[in-house]
Amino acid sequence: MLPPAPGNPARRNFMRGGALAGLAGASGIIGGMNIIPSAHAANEPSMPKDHVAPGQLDEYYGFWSGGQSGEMRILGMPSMRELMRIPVFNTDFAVGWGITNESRRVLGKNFPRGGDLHHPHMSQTHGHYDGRYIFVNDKAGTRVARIRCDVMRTDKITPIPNVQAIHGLRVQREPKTGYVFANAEFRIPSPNDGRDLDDPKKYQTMFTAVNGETMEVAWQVIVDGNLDNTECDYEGKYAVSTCYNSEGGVVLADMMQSERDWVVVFNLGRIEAAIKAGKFKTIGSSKVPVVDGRHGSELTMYIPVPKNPHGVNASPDGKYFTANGKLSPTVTVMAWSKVDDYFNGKLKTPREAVVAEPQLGLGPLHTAYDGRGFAYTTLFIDSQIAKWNIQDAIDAYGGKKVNYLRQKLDVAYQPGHNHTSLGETRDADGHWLVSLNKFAKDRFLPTGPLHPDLDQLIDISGDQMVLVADAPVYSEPHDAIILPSKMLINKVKRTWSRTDPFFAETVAQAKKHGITLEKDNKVVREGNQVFVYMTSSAPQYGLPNFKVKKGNEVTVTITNVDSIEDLTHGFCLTNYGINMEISPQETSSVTFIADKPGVYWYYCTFFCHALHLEMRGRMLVEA
Ligand code: RUQ
Ligand code: CUA
Ligand code: CA
Repeated sequence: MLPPAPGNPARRNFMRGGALAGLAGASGIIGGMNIIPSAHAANEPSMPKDHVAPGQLDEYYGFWSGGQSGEMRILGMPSMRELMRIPVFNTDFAVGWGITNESRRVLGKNFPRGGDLHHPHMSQTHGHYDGRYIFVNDKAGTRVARIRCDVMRTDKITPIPNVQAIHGLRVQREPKTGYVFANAEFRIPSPNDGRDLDDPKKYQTMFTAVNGETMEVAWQVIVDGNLDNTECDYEGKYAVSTCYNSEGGVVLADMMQSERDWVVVFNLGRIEAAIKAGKFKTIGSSKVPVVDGRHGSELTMYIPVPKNPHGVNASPDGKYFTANGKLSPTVTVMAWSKVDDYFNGKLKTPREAVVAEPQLGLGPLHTAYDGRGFAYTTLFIDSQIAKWNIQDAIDAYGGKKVNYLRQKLDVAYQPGHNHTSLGETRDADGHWLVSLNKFAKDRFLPTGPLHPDLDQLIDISGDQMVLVADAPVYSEPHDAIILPSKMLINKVKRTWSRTDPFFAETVAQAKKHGITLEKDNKVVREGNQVFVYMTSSAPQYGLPNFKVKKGNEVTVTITNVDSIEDLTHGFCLTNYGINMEISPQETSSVTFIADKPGVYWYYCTFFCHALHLEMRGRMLVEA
């Protein structure tokens, strides 16, 4: 053993483990983990609140949408360091997403070239994050995807039929997820097969429920107007969506005509009962049951709210939900109990569900909560966050003379979403707020005409919001979720399991060829098809070369038999546009046509060893 040295012991153990593994192939020592409560660490009083010392781990995980990059990102908080990118709807050459057979099975046939991912939400059980999955939307490709939290890998992508542009997405909280709810924003003809092309009166959209376990589409509800953002209650009874286009307009001016649009509440029990009773139709070739939830339906409730509302956010006490007015300076607060009353026939009009309508400032888009009775609303036009008290707003609406507004904090600039730590669960801890600002303007060194976005970290643990840090981000996070790392850290795997379903199909195929992936290095030929099986172990591939004929369909399957944490290999085939990651104990495969004769070197793309550059071999393609 090496003598003890100064510095961080965890880091040193890790280095030693990796180095030994790399050079001698020994099984390594895994470094310990240090999480120091960083923001208010008593031992570092002079440090800024976002300071996380080198080698220390962040106290919170942040899961960030990647917008039009099509990916999801993992951040550490409060440092706001980007830890990892998870490809979802995009292709990613670093890990081979969209290139490997395993990822293409998830992406499906003829997958679109990218996506627009806005809303990451973790599965919940009884209103608490449960660390199983994160669900995300794709507005560009009308899809919903699921990311496994144990390996942080996308494992299912479901195209949503009959609709266009999935925007708002939320998960059922009770008893658990359950349903994943998805809003289709744009109205289209039904079916959208060339009929009613320029007859917008016949356009419609639908609310979709996806089964979070099977990722199959469970049912859809036709609505009036359009659908923007969505949210659920804390009892598993309702979902609710904002509509900014009650007018059914197809140009901007039309969509802004009415002083009020609405939120539409979906009664899940009644929808399920209607489907059970066979009161549904199907559209075109889709088998998904579709029910009618337009005005007059028993399945829905339309609550008028001003004007072109955007975000809809449920308070963590389970009592209220708010619609953010966007073109109105107000946020409309509604009570779930009044929704019960409405469906039980006790309200005269849906508008009676409104319990407050505080006036906050210009361009309210989203509201977050701290679990102590306060709400934080982004004001896009004012470039501010307004902190207000929910009960005071309710009292003011009832006629009392109270000031519900507590503080307005300038942010830079034009905030869209904001999010509090655990703020969309029963566990809202009132520690951190992040403002996801759409414009950075002058806050950073110039980066050309395209500027980064700016996510600002705000401490909300005291009476007043305090801006702590600026974090530039690549295009374009819309939304984020924040949870203490201790809720997840032990659920995240450090290496793959050989029985992981992500590559099970590849393992099964190898078995048919009589191959044991962990030890066999073999080429199997079946007519025009060539199957190349090899292992990788630092710093060598199991096969120094393999031979194919021009025109062969070649499948290269590589199993990383290294089991040391972080000892990832890559496989890049030069001039063939192929690269893939093979992490410890993972099997990755890729299929391509060997259409160019000659010698093509394959090489390892993850720096795995002192002899990493020598980790390569040749594909010999006969003319
Ligand atoms: S939206 S900026 Cu795509 Cu969530 Cu509100
Ligand atoms: Cu294996 Cu670099
Ligand atoms: Ca409108």
